[in-house]
Amino acid sequence: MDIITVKTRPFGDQRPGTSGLRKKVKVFQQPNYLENFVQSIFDALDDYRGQTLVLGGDGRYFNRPALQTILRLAAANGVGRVLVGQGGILSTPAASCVIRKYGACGGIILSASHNPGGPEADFGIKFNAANGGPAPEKTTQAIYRNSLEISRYRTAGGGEIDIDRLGAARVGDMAVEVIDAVTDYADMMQQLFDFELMRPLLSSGRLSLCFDAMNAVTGPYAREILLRRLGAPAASVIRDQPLEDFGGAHPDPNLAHAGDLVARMHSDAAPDLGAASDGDGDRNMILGNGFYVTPSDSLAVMAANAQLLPGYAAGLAGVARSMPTSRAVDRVAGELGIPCFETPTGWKFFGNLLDAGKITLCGEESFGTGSDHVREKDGLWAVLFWLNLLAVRGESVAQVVRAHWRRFGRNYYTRHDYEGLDTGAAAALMDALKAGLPQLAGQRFAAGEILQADDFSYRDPVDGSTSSGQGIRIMLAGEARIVLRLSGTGTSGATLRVYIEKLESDPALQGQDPQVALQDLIALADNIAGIGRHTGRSAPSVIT
Ligand code: G16
Repeated sequence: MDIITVKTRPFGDQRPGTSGLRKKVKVFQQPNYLENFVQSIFDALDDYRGQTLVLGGDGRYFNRPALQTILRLAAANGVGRVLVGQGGILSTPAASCVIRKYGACGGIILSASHNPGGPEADFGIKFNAANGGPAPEKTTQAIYRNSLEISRYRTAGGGEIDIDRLGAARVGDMAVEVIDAVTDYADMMQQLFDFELMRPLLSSGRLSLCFDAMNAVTGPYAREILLRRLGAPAASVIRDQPLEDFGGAHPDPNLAHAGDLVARMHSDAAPDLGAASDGDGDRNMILGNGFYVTPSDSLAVMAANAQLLPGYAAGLAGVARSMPTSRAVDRVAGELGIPCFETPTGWKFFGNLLDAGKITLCGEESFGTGSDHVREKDGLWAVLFWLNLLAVRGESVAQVVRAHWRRFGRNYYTRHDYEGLDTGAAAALMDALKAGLPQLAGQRFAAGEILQADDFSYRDPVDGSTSSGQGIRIMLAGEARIVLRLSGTGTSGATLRVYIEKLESDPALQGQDPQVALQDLIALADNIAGIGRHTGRSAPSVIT
């Protein structure tokens, strides 16, 4: 094999964010940019030589050329075998499943998740470790350090691999296997959920569904699982062709970007369950007939009902949520008598807890839920969980959630995003907020008294590592809370996220619009953080 060593220089901006490196496609297209980052990954790993690596992505623009580049670098760096999803496709949860199933030393996933795709939009790359989960912080920090010092990368000569044809190929000494992207994952779903129960209900229309794949990676998975294995009518899956630019749509499953699905779920023709997944298939949004389930509530309902489903019949070891996620699941854990962990934003923080068997379910307000079946959040898994739950309980989504609120209380919840802010202005806002934290406790406002205010720091109970500066928490009386942090996934400017919640235990008061129920807290957040003053914005760009 021809191994070529190419001289290069650091770029200086290759620090992985909340989930890998995300930049505009044009940034990745600069000569050596992708190569530098991939070489920095290999240089950060100890034990990959001769081992198996998994490679795939969400099929977005630049996926295919990037994949060929990575294959050449992998061969030149001594990887033994690469498993590539056919067509370069692997959803993020499917990649996690394949890494674990075939004992790979890790995987490289090409995705910018829910960010738009296309030549003018976003691309991303992340490394997942041998447990199938996002690389822990010590690895991402090592990758970043390497990227700042890199002076050469190794690549191999040779032609392109046909990634559309299943089967074996070689790049020099390295074996390449193009694998079916769907089967391993679909088989796993069939083991976790009661397909025998669901199939007759779905195929007869007694349980109906609309799944929006948002022109992104979950289309082929949804066709195989929902249509072929579960017998749902073809019209149950919409926007099911993965497109390089997601058809110009924004593949983020929320109320703002899945507008057609939301409209359908509020129409006379609404099916029992509406759901959408994102660019790389790890997020989910759950809707009932005329009813939206917040991701935080979805996690809490799942935890309360998990034992009804075959894959979780033995009960839950524990649960975890990211810090900004509402505390609805904490109440369930309290009642079940199981531990509940609060972690920083980022799925990587669940990895140790899952590996150590401390938790079975976990989730985030950012439309992510998952379990110990893989080490990523999992969009279609969540849809199947809900379908299975509806089939067992014979109730509507709204009935299930309202009953949950009556039993545990309702954690009213909303997130306000201010996107595309000037990075300096956003940093100044956060700095001022941090400086004022010591004065906040004890102050009284219309929204209630502030009991505690801090900058969240997490000590991992498994490896003892500490992650500080993870977001501002302002805790108020009445189990109310305001959280502010800057997003770690954007590619232009800064995004301020403001998360607001309040517990309502009185069933008579659980039916309000969250924007109304939380209006005092929303105003207080603006007041304390000076959002308008620092950013010049009078309203958020997105409300979920
Ligand atoms: C990623 C992470 C999630 C995180 C989300 C939002 O999701 O995996 O853990 O909650 O970003 O992060 P931020 O608030 O920093 O933008 P995904 O689906 O984009 O990979």
